[in-house]
Amino acid sequence: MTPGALRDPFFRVVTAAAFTRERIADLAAGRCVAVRVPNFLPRHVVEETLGALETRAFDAYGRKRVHPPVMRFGVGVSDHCRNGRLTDDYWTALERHRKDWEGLGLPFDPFEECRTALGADWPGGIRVGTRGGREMSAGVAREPNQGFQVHFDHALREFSGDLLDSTLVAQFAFNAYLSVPDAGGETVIWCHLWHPADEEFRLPGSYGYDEAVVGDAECVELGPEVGEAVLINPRCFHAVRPSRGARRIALGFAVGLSLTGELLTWG
Ligand SMILES: O=C(O)CCC(=O)C(=O)O
Ligand SMILES: [Fe+2]
Repeated sequence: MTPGALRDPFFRVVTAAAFTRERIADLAAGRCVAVRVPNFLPRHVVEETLGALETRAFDAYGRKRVHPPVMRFGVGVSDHCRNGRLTDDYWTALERHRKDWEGLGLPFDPFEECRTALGADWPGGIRVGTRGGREMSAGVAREPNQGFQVHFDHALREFSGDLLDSTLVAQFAFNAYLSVPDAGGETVIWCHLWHPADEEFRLPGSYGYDEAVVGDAECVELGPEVGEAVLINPRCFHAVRPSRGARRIALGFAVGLSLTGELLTWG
């Protein structure tokens, strides 16, 4: 087959003025693979959050698992998962994370700004998910200047049992861009869901896969824009291309659609 000769009409990116219930439902149902909302974040939120983050040192994700390194400000589950279980050190790291974010001295909570705008039209509302009654991380500022390897995100496969106190019926990944590079840094999504045979392409010890895993599957490429937010189906293999110039910094969190129709977020 010639690559790109046959296209899936539902493997498409939708650009919208807001995350309406129809667009979120399209993503959950598989009628699109990504929803982009330009100018999602007010300019002052971008500028003040970025200004504050620029004064702080970022940590790296676990360097054995995440290579090339990705920098982060805040805590996410991926550094605290062993044998399909969330380890207790997630909760201790989360206390530090909360102090660090509060220490930025922002007059608003950037993740709450994101949640409020993302969930504004969603009938079931939006909140940070809980596990064992404890609130999860609201999200992470991520800086993948050298890119993310080809990977997928799916709590069902990464964790045994329910990660949150609620059963999820769909999962999305949310990113709002605070700073974008001068060149590169595109998010690429392939029309390919994980299959056990894909494990032969797994990079040893890594979260990522050799790009050959996606073969000639069709793909879409999204060049991030400052202030834009993107919600994707992270079960499709995706990657971030290496970039040059300015830092590529996004506010990111996972979003689950619960059985009771709520949007539940976690980092
Ligand atoms: O930064 C991005 O555009 C996507 C990062 C990613 O892999 C994710 O949000 O799951
Ligand atoms: Fe991802």
